[in-house]
Amino acid sequence: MAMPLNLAPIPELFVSYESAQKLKIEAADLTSWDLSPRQICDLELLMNGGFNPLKGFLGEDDYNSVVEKMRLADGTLWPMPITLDVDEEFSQNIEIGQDIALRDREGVILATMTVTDRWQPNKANEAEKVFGADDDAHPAVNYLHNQAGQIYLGGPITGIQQPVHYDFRARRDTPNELRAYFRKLGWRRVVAFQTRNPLHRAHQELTFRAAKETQANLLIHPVVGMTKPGDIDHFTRVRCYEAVLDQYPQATTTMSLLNLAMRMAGPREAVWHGLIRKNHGCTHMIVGRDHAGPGKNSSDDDFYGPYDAQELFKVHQDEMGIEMVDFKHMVYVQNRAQYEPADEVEEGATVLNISGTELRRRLSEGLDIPEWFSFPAVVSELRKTRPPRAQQGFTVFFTGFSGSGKSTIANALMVKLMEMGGRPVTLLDGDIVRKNLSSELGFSKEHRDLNIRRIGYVASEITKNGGIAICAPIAPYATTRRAVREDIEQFGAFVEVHVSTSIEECERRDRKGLYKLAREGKIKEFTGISDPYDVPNNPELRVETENVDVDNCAHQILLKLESLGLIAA
Ligand code: PPS
Repeated sequence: MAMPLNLAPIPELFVSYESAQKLKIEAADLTSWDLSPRQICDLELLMNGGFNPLKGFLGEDDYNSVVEKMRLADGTLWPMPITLDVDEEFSQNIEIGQDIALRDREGVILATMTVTDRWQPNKANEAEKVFGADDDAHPAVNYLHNQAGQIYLGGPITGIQQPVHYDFRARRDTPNELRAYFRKLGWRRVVAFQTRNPLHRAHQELTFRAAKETQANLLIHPVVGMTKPGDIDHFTRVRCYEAVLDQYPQATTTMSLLNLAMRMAGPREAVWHGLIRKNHGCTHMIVGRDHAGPGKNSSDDDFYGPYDAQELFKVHQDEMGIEMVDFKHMVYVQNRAQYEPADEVEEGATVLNISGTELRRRLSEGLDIPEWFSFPAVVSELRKTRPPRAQQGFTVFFTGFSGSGKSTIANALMVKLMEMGGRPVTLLDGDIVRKNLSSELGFSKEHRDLNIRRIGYVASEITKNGGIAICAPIAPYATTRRAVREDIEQFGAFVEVHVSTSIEECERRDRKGLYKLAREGKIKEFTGISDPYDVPNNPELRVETENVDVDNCAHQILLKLESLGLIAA
C-alpha cells in the first residue's frame, strides 16, 4: 500500500507576528493559568500542528467521544484526550466564553484560550478506557489521580509564541519545518523511529533495515518532552543519538527532537504517535513489541499484550495515512560477527544479547560493555551519567533523639569520607541547619517537617550532583523521612542510620542541659519528653552508642556503605 505523499504545510494555531505582539499586551490583563510541564508540551504540539486537527484543548463532547470511541465528536480518529486540567478554585472564577492567558513557568504568555467548556471528568472511567485500567501503577493514571486538577477546561487556542527551549535548538523542528526539509531534500518516503531510550547497534541495524525495506529515508524522532519516570535524561540521550547518527550512510537519515509528553498508553499511544508523525510529514512509522508500554501493573502483570499496539495501528493505518513498519528484533550472531533478524538466524548459531537490566548493572558496576553491543561514544556518554555506584552521589541520613550522638558520629564519618577523597562531602547537621537555613522555625510538627524537607531538598541537590550529603537532624516523623527518601532516591542512594541511643541514656548524658529544661517545662515540645519520635522500622543501619565508641560507630557506617557499593572496597 502506498500512502499519498503530501508535504504541503499543515495548519498551525499561531497568529501573525504583529498580531501576537498586540495580543500579548492585551492578554496581560486576562485571568491566567500557569501551565504544568505536561501542559506546556501539549500546548506546543497543539500550536505547531503536531496535534493537527485539534484546534485547542478538548471540549467536553470531544473528550467523551475520544475516551469512549477514540474519535472526536465529528468522527475524526483521535486516541488521546488532550485536556487542560485545573484546580477547582481556579475553575470557579472562569465564565464560559471568557478568554484566559496560558503562561509558561516563568510567566511568559504562550497562548490564549477561549473557554467553551468546563466540566468535572470521570477520572476512573478515563483511566479504564484510555489506559486500560484504573491502576496507579500506570504512570499516566497516577498522574491523572495524583497530579492533574479536578476540573477540565476546553476551548480553542490562539498561539502567541512557541515555548522557549535553550537546549539543542537546531535539532528541534515543527511539523512544517520538517515537511519543508523533506521537500527540499526530495525525500518522498520517510520512516519515523520513535524512541525514549539510547540507541545501540541493534537499533541502528533495525532502523536502517526498516528504511531500506520501505525504500524510505529515516527520521530518528526521539521524545524529549516527558517520558517514563526513571528514563535516562534527554540531554544524555541526545548526545548519544548524535553519536549514532554518524553511523548511518550519508544523506539517508536525519534526527529531530519531539517535545511530546508521553502517556505510556501502549496501543492508543501508538496510534497517537502515528498521527503525530503523519503531521510531521512521515509516510511510515516503526512500531515494535510493547510500543510505549508502561511496565507492570500492581498485580505484576503487563498492562497490554505485546502486540496490541501493532494490531491497533494496523487497523487504523489507512485512515491515518501512515503505514506501520514492523520492528525487527535484531540479534548479534557471534560466528558471523554481525546483526541478523532473530527469525532468520541459522539454527545452532550462538547469538549474543545484553538486556536493559544487564546493561544497567554493568554501568553501575563499571564493567565492560562490548563494542558489538554499542558504539564506544554512546557507552562513554552513558558512563558519564550512570557512573559506577562508588562514584555516584548519595545521602547518609541520621535520625535519633537530641543528644543521641548523631552529630558526633556524623562528624567522624565526614572526616573519614574526606580522607578517602573522590567526592565532595557536606554535613547538614541539625543545629547548623537551624542556624542557617531554618532560623525562623520552631518545633511544631509543621515546622519540623518544613525543616526536614529543606534538608532533604539540599541533600537531593548534592546527591544529584555527585556529592555526599550527611544529614543529622532528629527527624522524628516517619512519613517525612519517607518523603525525603523518595526525593533523594531519584538521584542516588539514601542510607538511613538510626542512632538508637535510648531516651533514658540521652537524658542521663544531657550534654546541652536541654532535658533538664524540658522536664521543668521550660522547653516545650521536646522530642522524647513532650513530643513524639517514630522509631524507624527499616533503617539501612541501626547503631548503638552505649558502650561503643564513636570511631567504631562511624566504621560500621563505612562498612555498610561499602556493602552497598557506595564506596570502593
Ligand atoms: S527536627 O525535629 O529534626 O526538626 O530537629 P532538629 O532540627 O534536628 O533540631 C534539634 C536540635 O534543636 C535543639 N532543640 C530541640 N530538640 C528537640 N525538641 C525541642 N523542642 C528542641 N528545642 C531545641 C536540640 O539541641 C537539638 O539538637 P541535637 O543536635 O539533636 O541535640
